[in-house]
Amino acid sequence: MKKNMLTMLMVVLAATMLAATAASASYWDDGGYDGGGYGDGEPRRAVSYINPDNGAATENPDVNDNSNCNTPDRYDVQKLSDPGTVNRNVHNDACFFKGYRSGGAVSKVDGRPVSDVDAPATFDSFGVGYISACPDPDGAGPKVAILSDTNRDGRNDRCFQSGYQDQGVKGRADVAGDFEFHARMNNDSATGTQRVVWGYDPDRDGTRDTWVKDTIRIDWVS
Ligand SMILES: [Ca+2]
Ligand SMILES: [Ca+2]
Ligand SMILES: [Ca+2]
Ligand SMILES: [Ca+2]
Repeated sequence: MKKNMLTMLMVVLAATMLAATAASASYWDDGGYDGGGYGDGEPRRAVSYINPDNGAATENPDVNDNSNCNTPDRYDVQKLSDPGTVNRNVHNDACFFKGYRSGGAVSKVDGRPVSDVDAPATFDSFGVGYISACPDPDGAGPKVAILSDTNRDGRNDRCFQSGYQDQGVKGRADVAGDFEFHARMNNDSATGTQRVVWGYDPDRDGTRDTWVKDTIRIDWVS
């Protein structure tokens, strides 16, 4: 009897492990999209970084060339944009990971590290500067982006996005930047420090109430 119980337990265990393996295999096969709800799909780790914009008009020599979701450069010294322009804006990108040690998912478009879980998130800007762009993650798709001025000082300081960028076919990396979060910071007037906190925000009220967040800093100089 005891031996039978043990055998059964082993069978159940083996079946569970097989199911788990099958689940993770299908997960990777669909290109990184987590079709589940936010229960088991809740992120445990947030990584925010400054994109060096290599080769772009806004290329930033003060940011490490390899700055990305695996090797983030979170600090930048940047010259103010010309008055009334965004010509030296800073691209702040980010990823969510479902585990404290997870990672390793890469874009099939450009090989860059990407999120392994999708979830709603917010960029909160403090100090000088403002958020100059908060793109809709999926264009005409159901995801939304909401840019707002929470303290009504005339500068947009909060960018909520209901999920990571996913253009083209849902769940597939059709363009560079899919499965990452994106916002742009700008400052054309006041030198000083801008801090941008990015994190998990299912209740759309900012990042104060979550531990799953990360911060970048920009020192704007004349
Ligand atoms: Ca949309
Ligand atoms: Ca504001
Ligand atoms: Ca896509
Ligand atoms: Ca919140």
